[in-house]
Amino acid sequence: MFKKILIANRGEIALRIIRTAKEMGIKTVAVYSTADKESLHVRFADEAVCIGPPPSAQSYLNMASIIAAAEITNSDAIHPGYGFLSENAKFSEICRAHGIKFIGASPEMINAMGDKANAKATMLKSGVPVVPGSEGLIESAEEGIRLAKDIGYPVIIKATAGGGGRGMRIIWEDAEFEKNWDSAKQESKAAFGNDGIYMEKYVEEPRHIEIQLAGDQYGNVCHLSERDCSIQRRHQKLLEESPSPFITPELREKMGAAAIAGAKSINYEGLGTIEFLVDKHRNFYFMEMNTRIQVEHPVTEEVINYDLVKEQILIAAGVPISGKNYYPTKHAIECRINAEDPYNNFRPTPGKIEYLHKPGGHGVRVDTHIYAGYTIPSNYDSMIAKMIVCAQTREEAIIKMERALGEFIIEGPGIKTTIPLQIKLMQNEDFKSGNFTTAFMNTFDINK
Ligand code: MV4
Repeated sequence: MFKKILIANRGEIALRIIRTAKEMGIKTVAVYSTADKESLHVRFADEAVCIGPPPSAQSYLNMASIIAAAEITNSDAIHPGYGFLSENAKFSEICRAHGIKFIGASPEMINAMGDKANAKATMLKSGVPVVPGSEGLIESAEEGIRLAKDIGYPVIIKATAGGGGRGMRIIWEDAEFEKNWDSAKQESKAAFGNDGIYMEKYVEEPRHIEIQLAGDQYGNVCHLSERDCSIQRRHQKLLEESPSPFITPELREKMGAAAIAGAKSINYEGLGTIEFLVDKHRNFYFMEMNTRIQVEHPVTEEVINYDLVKEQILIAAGVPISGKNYYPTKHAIECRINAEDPYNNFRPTPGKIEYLHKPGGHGVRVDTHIYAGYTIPSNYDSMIAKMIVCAQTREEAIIKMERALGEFIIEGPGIKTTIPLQIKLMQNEDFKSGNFTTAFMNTFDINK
């Protein structure tokens, strides 16, 4: 087993990893930017190394500083968390070259899934359903228009280097093709340095349901059931839950088996997630694979009663997984709490927290790095907490979440949070009935 792990991240996920490492008897090393000097991950790790100034590019994305920190502390592994370097093939490669175990995907896996057109082709070959569309990249607007005749409008064009919505355009007719093609190409080039574009039939008002997977180096792959992530705004998830209110046991079996087949075909090792679009007829289609631990992993942890960070560390250390699938025995919901004003276009509200009360009670979990006196820096993502509730049924979980949100008090000059929005969501009849798609937040009005 590893003796010492360096955590190349900040915030709640850095704390989350430190907690499990401690329970496993593994020493921890925090890295931090000067903006995070007073952070809890710095305080709770066994050692801490400053890796640079506040901008991520000079600290949490600074590979040379992080590797140097790992070497001077004699760390034998690096856990990248989510975001930052977690899906950076070059960093995974550099860790390997330095004899440091990267607790995440190999460079080969990251590259195979990072190019979306290529990932889609790989999944198609292993029998995973994919949305009808171009075979690989399309070279011109003319080729796209020709193909759209076969597929039928609406179509969606996507950046092969993309994900999370950037470089994506929905097209409804021939006349709109050319201008969308040009702007998608430009946006992709600017955002990813890669302007490869592919095309798909546009699935209208889908649900976003993802399957959590675990694979080991002996070829075992199992699924840990699904999370429903349809409640999102501008590709930022607000709430996730498991089980999905839309899924049936039969659909879970089919999606789980497809996800396992896809992961096995690439000898996937570690934790990973396959995201699916699910249409109103319960047809499901491969969208992307994430080769990291995700923000919403606690939802799965609560319903299957297993520590996924521990699972990741064990797999990285070469311990075989059980090989059996895990099914939800309860219902869990996670609300993301962001330091943003939901009444003012989700404008970020950094600043000093002067008063804090965290909710509690049976089935309530709060994963956060904030404390009274903590200053939320303006340099990073505005998520400051995740609250996860777990109950026997979805109805009870919603009641519990509304109750717990009402107890969550975060106050300081200028600070606003998404808590009022989350409370309104818990009271919304369509949310309560489970009748929602990825389009839900387009029409949700916090003032109603
Ligand atoms: C789609 C789609 C409909 N049809 N592809 C959004 C992010 C990127 N990962 C892929 N996305 C979508 N791809 C086809 N063929 C609709 C979306 C989409 C979406 C997907 C999941 C969650 C929220 C979404 C919001 C808008 C669009």
